[in-house]
Amino acid sequence: MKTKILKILKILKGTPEYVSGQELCTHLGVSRTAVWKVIRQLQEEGYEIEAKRNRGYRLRECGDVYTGAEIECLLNTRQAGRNLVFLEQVDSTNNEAKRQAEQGAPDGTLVVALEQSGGKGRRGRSWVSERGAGVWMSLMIRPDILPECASMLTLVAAMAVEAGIRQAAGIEGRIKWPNDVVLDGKKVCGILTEMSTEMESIHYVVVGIGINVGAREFPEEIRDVATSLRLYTGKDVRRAVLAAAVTDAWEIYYEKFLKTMDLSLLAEEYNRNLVNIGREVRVMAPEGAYSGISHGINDRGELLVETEGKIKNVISGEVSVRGIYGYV
Ligand code: BT5
Repeated sequence: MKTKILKILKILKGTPEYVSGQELCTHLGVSRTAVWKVIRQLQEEGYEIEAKRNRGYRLRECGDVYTGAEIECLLNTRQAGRNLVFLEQVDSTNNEAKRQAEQGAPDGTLVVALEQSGGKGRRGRSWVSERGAGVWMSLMIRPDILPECASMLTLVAAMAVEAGIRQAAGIEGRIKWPNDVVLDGKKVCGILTEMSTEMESIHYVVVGIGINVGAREFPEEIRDVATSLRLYTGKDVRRAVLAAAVTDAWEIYYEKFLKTMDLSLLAEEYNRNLVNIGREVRVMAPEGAYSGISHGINDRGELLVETEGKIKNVISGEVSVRGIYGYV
């Protein structure tokens, strides 16, 4: 009911129109008290709602309200995020998305949290996710693909983040293969894809996305490599708008991925946004590190690195790629 009331108020936002309490009651089939309670709740969350006797309610400003209902209102998707779980605090949104999946949550479930107490990076690393400092979210999907195709979803998510940042903050980030988005050579977003499989089939995949939004500083150990939208633009970016924009973009790219089960429809655009294309990179592989020139990805999402006159196909998961002089 909250989302429905919010949607009606948003339609009239910016116009001089009020929506009367009676209209809301009739439309939603609930009592006046119930409507009033929701309006009070929305005001407490930060919406500036004007209530005028004999006229009704009018939404003036949304502020930086970051709730499930606000994200839902902003979403333009068919499936992604239509089942939305919004939490004040959680160990990790990836863990919660897995728990939801195990309990039968539908394809496209989105888990968002204000704060993570145990945010995770790849291979046991941790992800700094302080309260209110960013968008910490995980999409749970049930694709009918082979397990070896799942790593490509990280690349699909990176494209969605880049597009979402462009839409919500008006700036162009670059993708650092395979799982980062960077601004000015510093990491603004990290992606962690996990899956549950059995033999040759996938139960579900969880794509976890962490974007630093309002963070003004970072712990010593990541200060040199991390940045936020706030630090980069000097402006506040609304987290709900960003979360919805990334989810919208995700659905568009994901549908293209599903058409071919690879990145053939996406690789060209991906390579245009790839920060390390044409640059010398250092590949840290389990069998040893080597340097080469990055030529972008192929249709399977492998990074093509030219070394000693030969092209090597670098597969994500096994390796880290760095710039020769630093992180990018
Ligand atoms: C990643 O791992 O970059 C994946 C991060 C995924 C985070 C999201 S948040 C929502 C969802 N729930 C989770 O629990 N996780 C996902 P990796 O490539 O391994 O990079 C981790 C490294 O990034 C750390 O070792 C630090 O050096 C650095 N780092 C940690 N927190 C950071 C932050 N907030 N911003 C930038 N860099 C950070």
